[in-house]
Amino acid sequence: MIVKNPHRPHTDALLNIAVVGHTNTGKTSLIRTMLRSTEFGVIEDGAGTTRHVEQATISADNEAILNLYDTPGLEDSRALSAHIKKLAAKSKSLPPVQILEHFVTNVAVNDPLEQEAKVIRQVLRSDILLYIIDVREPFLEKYRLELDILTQSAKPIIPVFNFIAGHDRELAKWREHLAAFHMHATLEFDTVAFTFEAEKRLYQKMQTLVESHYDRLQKLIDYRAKLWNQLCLSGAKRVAALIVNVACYRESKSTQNNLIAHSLLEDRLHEFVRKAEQHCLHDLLSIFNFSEKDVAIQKIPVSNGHWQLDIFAPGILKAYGLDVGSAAAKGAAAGAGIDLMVGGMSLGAATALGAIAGAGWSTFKRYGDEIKATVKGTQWQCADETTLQVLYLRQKHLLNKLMHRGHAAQDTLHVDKAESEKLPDNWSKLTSALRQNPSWQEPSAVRNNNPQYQEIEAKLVEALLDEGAN
Ligand SMILES: Nc1nc2c(ncn2[C@@H]2O[C@H](COP(=O)(O)OP(=O)(O)OP(=O)(O)O)[C@@H](O)[C@H]2O)c(=O)[nH]1
Ligand SMILES: [Mg+2]
Repeated sequence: MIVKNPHRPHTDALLNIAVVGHTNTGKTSLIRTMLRSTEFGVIEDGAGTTRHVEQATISADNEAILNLYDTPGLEDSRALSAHIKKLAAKSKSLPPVQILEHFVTNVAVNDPLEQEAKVIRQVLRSDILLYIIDVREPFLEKYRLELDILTQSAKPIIPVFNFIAGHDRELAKWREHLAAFHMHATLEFDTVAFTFEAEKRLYQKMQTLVESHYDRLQKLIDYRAKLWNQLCLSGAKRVAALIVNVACYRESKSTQNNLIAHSLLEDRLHEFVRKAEQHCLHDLLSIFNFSEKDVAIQKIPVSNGHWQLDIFAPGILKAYGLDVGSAAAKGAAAGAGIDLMVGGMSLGAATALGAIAGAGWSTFKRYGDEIKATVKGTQWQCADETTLQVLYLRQKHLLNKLMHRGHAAQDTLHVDKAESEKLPDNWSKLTSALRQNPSWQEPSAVRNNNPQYQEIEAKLVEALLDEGAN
């Protein structure tokens, strides 16, 4: 049974937060990013996109925590301000909030200020206002008037600076102007280049403003942090699975020097790698809640849900800062005849039967297929070192982008230039261990419980999540 605390009546009602600001400043975008959903509202580069107040609820573990209200942009703050001043002059005895109340209750349908009235009505019903600012704009008269009207509501205001990337000087100017309104606790929140830290600070600011909702907001912060870590971990695990899947893959190849057979084999290997990478891309997008539709609309990394640059395209190695040598000219990588180790000796050398005969039963059990294949004149073909490197670097870069991409982003995500991404320490050791264990290609209980496999997976995941390495 839930016992209600008689001293804290407010905690039963949800915290209501109005997202307000001039038109086209990114109000709907901010809400999408906070909801991690591209489904909410309509975003457009143009004034007057949102026409009505729209509500969304943010929950933690199925417990509703707060309501967000998207509002239409304030368009004509000059007319609004003049109208409110007129009302104030008429009823001098009324406190400023009541003048706003008077305005919203008396505004006529189809009044030119009807849109503004919708915003002010929601402002008066809310506990906190998030005032979204496009810092690229100079602090014009219309913004000063807007702020005058909003402060008249006597609600706590958190100014949120949007479009901050590359606009430090403008940001500093805005800070100065807001200080004149006694607003010091501002927040930088680029809805497109999202960071979880910025979001956390937003909730922490709310905590300081409405003490009665402190615990609930803390629950939300903790819940969001847990989800965020899980999300990043799932993404990294998915990429590690791709690397394992491709590194362990092999095709048997006849040693007869048949050029047609060889090129077919190469095609098959290419196709396998492309499909595996594509599958991973699809999974990553859905892990981070970017749908295939968003890929089309937002032109995320790829066109039509495919990577723009084929993994085997010429030039890709350079894009990833790899030491390419002659491989660059003919395009990345492909299959390589693998040089398997048998009892510490490369299989090539070990075809000297003495070495194989000298190997014990346990070695034979593990490497039996390779040994038999060698004796029968069959070789294995698998994805070569460079392919694996590009594959890893490209996914690491994509993962990084997805971890920092707000759900408001509409531009193209370029992920084919990533010279700064680094391979993990001991990379060749990791991949060569994977190559030697083809049975790890697909998940199985035996594989997942194998300590050597677990160690490799953990190292890959750790390196993928290490942003300091960029
Ligand atoms: N580069 C960049 N673009 C942004 C950012 N936030 C929003 N946008 C873009 O700005 C435009 C307007 O965004 P909206 O979210 O529709 O703005 P709004 O304030 O809801 O607009 P109205 O509903 O018309 O008042 C869209 O093209 C967004 O993609 C940002 O932080 N950075
Ligand atoms: Mg909008």
